[in-house]
Amino acid sequence: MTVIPPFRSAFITLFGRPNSGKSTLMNTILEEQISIVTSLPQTTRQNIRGIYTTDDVQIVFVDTPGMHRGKHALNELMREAAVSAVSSGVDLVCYLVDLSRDFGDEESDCAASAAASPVPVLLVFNKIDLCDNPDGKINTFLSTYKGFNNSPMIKISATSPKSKDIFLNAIDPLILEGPKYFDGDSLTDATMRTIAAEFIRKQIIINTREEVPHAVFVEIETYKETAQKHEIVAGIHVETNGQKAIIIGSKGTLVEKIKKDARKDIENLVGMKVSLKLHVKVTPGWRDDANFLRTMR
Ligand SMILES: Nc1nc2c(ncn2[C@@H]2O[C@H](COP(=O)(O)OP(=O)(O)OP(=O)(O)O)[C@@H](O)[C@H]2O)c(=O)[nH]1
Ligand SMILES: [Mg+2]
Repeated sequence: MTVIPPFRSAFITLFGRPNSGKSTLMNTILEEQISIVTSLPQTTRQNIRGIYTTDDVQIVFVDTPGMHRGKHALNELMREAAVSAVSSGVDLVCYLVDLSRDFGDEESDCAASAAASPVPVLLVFNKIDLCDNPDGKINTFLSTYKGFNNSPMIKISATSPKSKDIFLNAIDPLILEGPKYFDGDSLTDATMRTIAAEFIRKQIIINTREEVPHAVFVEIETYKETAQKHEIVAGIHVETNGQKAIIIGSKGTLVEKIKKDARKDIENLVGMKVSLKLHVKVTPGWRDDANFLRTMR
């Protein structure tokens, strides 16, 4: 008689400083761009779930915003989202530590929250390709931040496809018997509205600099799906007229480029033609406007 092993599943939080590679790692494992990745710290603003399913295991990743000390109400919401995903409702926390940069206040905040987590923590030392002496840096981390003596640890480059197997092998013994929470074909529970807004924001981050990416909020006003194509109208909220002028660009060239590149990303994901309309609106102080943040998120 063959004994079929029970199905196993886990909710796993990806936690760490901005830019430590959380979204990159999730996308590498899912082999799809589910969470947007850019070189700008604070790219991820809300928890995004990515789902990895095989015949006998399902992992639901919770990609969180990087822990940072920004002062706007938006920053507070981002921190709350990240901290809530290490405090409850998950089975394992993967704490990504960026070995390419010096540790500092943000790392101290992350280490304190991770060490206080009621669930096991896997330390994921990332960006080893950018670090001359990863083991030395890891020792510095372990002697600076307490509470991880019993934590398993791995070192990876999340940008490398090899990190997928290293990571999955490390977490395998930590995944216990559990249900298949989501249908095996789903890569995320985020709606296409959310993903489209994120893809548009990604192109704004890539094409602008300094304060502009942080001052942008993308609102999907309409999302219509027909058998032939997806039709999307989005508003890009900024805080000042100057930011609006930057995004529109000379004779509208920049907003056209943002539109073209975002449309391509969305088309690649949905495998269908997409029509995208963008317009830029000035909404002063939206990052501190509790009403705006509540209705938009
Ligand atoms: N060289 C190298 N770059 C990496 C590695 N992992 C991530 N990156 C880069 O680091 C930058 C930030 O990666 P993200 O995945 O967006 O980081 P994040 O932790 O999700 O950042 P936030 O969403 O801002 O909290 C991107 O430019 C990635 O390409 C790595 O292992 N090696
Ligand atoms: Mg991210």
